[in-house]
Amino acid sequence: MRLLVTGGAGFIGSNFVHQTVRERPDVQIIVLDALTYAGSEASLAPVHDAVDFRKGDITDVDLVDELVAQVDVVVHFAAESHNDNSLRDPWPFVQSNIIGTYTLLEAVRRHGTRFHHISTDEVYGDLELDDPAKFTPDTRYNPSSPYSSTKASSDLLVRAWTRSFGIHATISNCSNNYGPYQHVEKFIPRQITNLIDGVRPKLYGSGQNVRDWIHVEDHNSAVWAVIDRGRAGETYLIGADGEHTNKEVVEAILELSGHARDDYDLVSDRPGHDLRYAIDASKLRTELGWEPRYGSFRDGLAATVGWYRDNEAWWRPQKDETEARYEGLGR
Ligand code: NAD
Ligand code: TDX
Repeated sequence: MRLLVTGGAGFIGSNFVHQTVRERPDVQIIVLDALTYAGSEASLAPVHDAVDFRKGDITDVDLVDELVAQVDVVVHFAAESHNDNSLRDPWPFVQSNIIGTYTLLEAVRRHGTRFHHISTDEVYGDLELDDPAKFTPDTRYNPSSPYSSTKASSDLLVRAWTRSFGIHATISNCSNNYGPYQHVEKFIPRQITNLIDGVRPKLYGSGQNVRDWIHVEDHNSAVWAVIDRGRAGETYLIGADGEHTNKEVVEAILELSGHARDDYDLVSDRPGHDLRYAIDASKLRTELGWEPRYGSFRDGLAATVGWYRDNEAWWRPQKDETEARYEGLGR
């Protein structure tokens, strides 16, 4: 199988490439990545010789056409991915997430190429903290932020191209990922690296917001289940029953880092901050027979804390600029 992985130098995409090289030596991989502030070739260093890396933008019609023509399957991870950035400047989100996805869809339409679109549970908006409900593939789209609205737009483009043009596409909407190679702007790596730098973790608002955590390796094994066995035109929700309040996550990171559990600061809240996400992944489990490999969030978190301690050379170049951005936001 020949695979085009967009966004393969980012967090989830690079982990997907590592996992694929390790577990599927028969797959040939081209990575297309623009190396924005969020992408790093260093994330692909361990698999450098096994991958054809192409620096370029998914909005570049000619380049996208040339690469799509060479593969059997496109797995589309590339996106602007951080909510806080989308509140400061939504334009790159419109460009990469909407126009970029459109550009890829037109290329797969021309070449008859199988397309898997990576999306987020945030397209469904949020749930009340005390609501027992979870998101299902039938939940109404109701995105809150510029980021999630551009991801929702891209999902709708994929659905329309499937119905109107008959492209062979699938979509997966996943909950919050954690693990190695995640940019230090995101919640978990920000707090781990703050503690390494002697800075107290920062919780937005009351810290009561809930996220449904899944290890990045589990997300990617589910993506492979969809590529292998997913039905064309279907949407699969990916999650591993990992609901925790942000306060619980910070307390666990503090403990794993040898600090008192209350050694954190509450800072100003994110505007429009979604309260709670929760995924019902029963379609993925029953129809595709997928199961997560990481049983315990606590063990996965401990491994992630260890990874950031051992890989300071990877994250250090991002840290000052990221914290300067947060300082501008007062968070
Ligand atoms: P990331 O920000 O770490 O990586 C994104 C990658 O895409 C970077 O390497 C960047 O250089 C590249 N990119 C951005 N714009 C591009 C463009 N115009 N052309 C080419 N490359 C471009 O993001 P991530 O956390 O790895 O997320 C990957 C995908 O998974 C996104 O589509 C995101 O919406 C989705 N997702 C993320 C999570 C999560 O918890 N991080 C959860 C569910 C879904
Ligand atoms: O310093 C912080 N303190 C804090 O309390 C940061 C950076 C975040 N938070 C809170 C905000 C959220 O409730 O932690 C939670 C997680 O924040 P993020 O890591 O920014 O993730 P989130 O906004 O939930 O979105 C993530 O999951 C869905 C990814 O960034 C998206 O790409 C994905 O689609």
